[in-house]
Amino acid sequence: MYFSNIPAIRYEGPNSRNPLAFKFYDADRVIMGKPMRAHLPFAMAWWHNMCACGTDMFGGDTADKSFGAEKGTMAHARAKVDAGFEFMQKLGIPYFCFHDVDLVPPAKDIRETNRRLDEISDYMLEKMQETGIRCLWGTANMFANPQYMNGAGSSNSADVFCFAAAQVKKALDITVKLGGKGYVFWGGREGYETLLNTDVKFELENIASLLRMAVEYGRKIGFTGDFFIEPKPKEPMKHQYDFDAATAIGFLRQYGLDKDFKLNIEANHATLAGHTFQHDLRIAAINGMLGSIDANQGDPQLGWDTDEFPFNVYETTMCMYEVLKAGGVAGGFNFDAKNRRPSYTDKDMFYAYILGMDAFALGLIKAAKLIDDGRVDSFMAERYSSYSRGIGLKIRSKNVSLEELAEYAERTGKPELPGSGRQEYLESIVNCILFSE
Ligand code: XUL
Ligand code: CO
Repeated sequence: MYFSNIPAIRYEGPNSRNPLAFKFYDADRVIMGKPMRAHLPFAMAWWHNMCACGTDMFGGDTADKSFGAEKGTMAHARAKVDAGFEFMQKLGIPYFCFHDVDLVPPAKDIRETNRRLDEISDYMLEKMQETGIRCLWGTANMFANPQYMNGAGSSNSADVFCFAAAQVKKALDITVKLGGKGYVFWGGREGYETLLNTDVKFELENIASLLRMAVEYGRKIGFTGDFFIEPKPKEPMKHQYDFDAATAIGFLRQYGLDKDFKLNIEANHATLAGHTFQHDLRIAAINGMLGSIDANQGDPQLGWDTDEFPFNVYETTMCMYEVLKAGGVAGGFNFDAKNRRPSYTDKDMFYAYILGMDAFALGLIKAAKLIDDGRVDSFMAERYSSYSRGIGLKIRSKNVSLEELAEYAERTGKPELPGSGRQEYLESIVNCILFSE
């Protein structure tokens, strides 16, 4: 036991003052016909929770995640598995997500790294069978190693491209072995710093080739899940190719990858792109591409990828509104989030997940209320009602020409004003729903 001072976390309701209890996440509570656990398939991110120790650009670790073993060894890798499964069990988290390098210390020789991955995944499988915890998605870290300084698929070096391919192949093997539902490509350093040395078209074609080969290989070894692109506009590169949902969808369609890929939308990435989280969810959803969610939040004052645990209930509510309207996400909600550097104790790891799970549970409850209330939806329907009759209906049924519309305009003389957008009225409805029982 690594967290012997922490009990299993239970639902105690909003009035509980027990910091080690859920206030809103009540796994069995039924919302819109489904229990919360089915609406919110949560996942633990191996990299933040089991690996990250609070290091930033100005200082080293504050948290101790050795779990009683020497770092950089396979004993440490196994200790992380033990601690990770204990952590997920205590919180009732049904899934985990991983990068290859989160699981084992990379060796100098790729063959030895791969052997280590085989060994650790055998051990993880045992734990998964014991606990019923499953793999949401896997990915390859193709950004930390210096060889990837110019990206992986987008690297100017064909050798580096091959090493990226080898990593993807192995990460896919492990994902399939662990029964992962998805496989993610976050384009770590797939982007550029300056056009003085970068052939954008060439690089995009190469990334597409890498993704296509990954799909071909994945399908060959029996991977039936979704591949995901996780858009992000900047950081680490100045320009990242997968800027936002719209850009990633355009790329996938251009290269014929849209049948196998969906998007994994991360809150903090959407806000870095100058959008709201809700915006990118909506763009993905209306294109049939909303696959999975990296649940976190950023900090508008800071402007980089702070990966904070979700706290902002406006954001989680509007997220869950999009998810409910889209009929759910086939993937899940991966907490791509880390404790703040000064929150360095074991308890803080639990508090963070309790915060995040509660923030999404509350968001779900409130989003369902917003839909059930109906005022926002009926306002929206009314706002477009000029298209449900007369000339509007003709436009919608694509049964009219430009000349006919021009004649209509001339006949009418002057259009009616579009009617008030009523933003403040709608916002006050959201507040009433958020802050009433
Ligand atoms: C980086 C990020 C990654 C991906 C997986 O910003 O979000 O952790 O989620 O590579
Ligand atoms: Co992420």
